[in-house]
Amino acid sequence: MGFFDSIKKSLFKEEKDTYLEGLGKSRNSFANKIRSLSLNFKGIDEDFLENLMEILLEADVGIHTANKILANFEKKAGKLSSKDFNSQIECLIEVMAEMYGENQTLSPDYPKVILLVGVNGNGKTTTAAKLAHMFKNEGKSVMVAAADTFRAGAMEQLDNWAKRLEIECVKGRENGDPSSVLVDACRRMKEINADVLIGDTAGRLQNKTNLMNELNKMKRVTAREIEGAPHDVLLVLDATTGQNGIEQAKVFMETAAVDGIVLTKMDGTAKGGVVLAIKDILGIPVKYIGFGERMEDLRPFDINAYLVGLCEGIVNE
Ligand SMILES: Nc1nc2c(ncn2[C@@H]2O[C@H](COP(=O)(O)OP(=O)(O)O)[C@@H](O)[C@H]2O)c(=O)[nH]1
Ligand SMILES: [Mg+2]
Repeated sequence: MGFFDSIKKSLFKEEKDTYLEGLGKSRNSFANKIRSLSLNFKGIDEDFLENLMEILLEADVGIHTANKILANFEKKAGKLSSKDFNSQIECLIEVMAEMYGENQTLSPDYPKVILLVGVNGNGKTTTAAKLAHMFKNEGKSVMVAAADTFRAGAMEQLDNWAKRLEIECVKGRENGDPSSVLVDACRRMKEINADVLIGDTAGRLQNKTNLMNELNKMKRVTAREIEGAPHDVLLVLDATTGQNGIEQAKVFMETAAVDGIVLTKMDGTAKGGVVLAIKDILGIPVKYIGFGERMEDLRPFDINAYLVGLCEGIVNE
């Protein structure tokens, strides 16, 4: 059994189907282009590597990561020195899997405070609802804090999700101090013994110093209320922005310790290769991936499911 088959067999059907559907746009582009290289395949030569490079860049893997993938592939494929297209592609997929490494999600420890940070429009509020839904399904008691006090609609949006999820939402005053919302929420969390608190914050990038001060204060005040908090700072990135997302991430990494990435809107883009760039360049794991606007459309990130979603159809069965 080849590498691709073995990772496919390791997945649950539902997981595989969700990733196949969510990565449809990326796969239509990436897998079809690579498949078309099989027509004139004469082995790993300059032409083939050049074409591969172009396809990786079009999937928004980024030049740095694409170079690394190709270098590793050449090394591994050279040992194989096979002119069989399928086995070479299996080798390429294996290289991508090795470069990403292990999956990482959240620790199984509770109580847990999670802060969502990121630029407006990236999907923080929706992700707060999706995470709350996921924890609720796992039998955890969950609450959310609407700490994005800068947009009137933002708190209401989270409150509406909370009503649908039948969970508590701690809100503040419009233009109030986001940190004081978090303090209230942490105190409420202790009062009702909740397992998980998810804080939805505002992500203004205009002024780095302000952003840094604000994020630091939020972290400080939650740490004062609950030991070890915030347990996870998750940076929410919009996959449709591709390589720009990497630049955004660098700013947030300078201002706040980021423990993981939530990559949203994967369903709406062909730039699915950005996952590989995030891990390679930022060194931060993608912990969750968003496949749509509904509360069910979030999955813990799984590198094997991702590679199946991206590459299904390239290797002939
Ligand atoms: N297609 C798609 N849309 C999403 C996803 N996540 C969020 N959105 C949409 O992106 C828009 C902005 O999301 P929102 O949560 O308000 O972003 P925020 O400003 O960071 O809080 C909304 O219209 C969401 O429905 C996703 O995974 N897929
Ligand atoms: Mg929001």
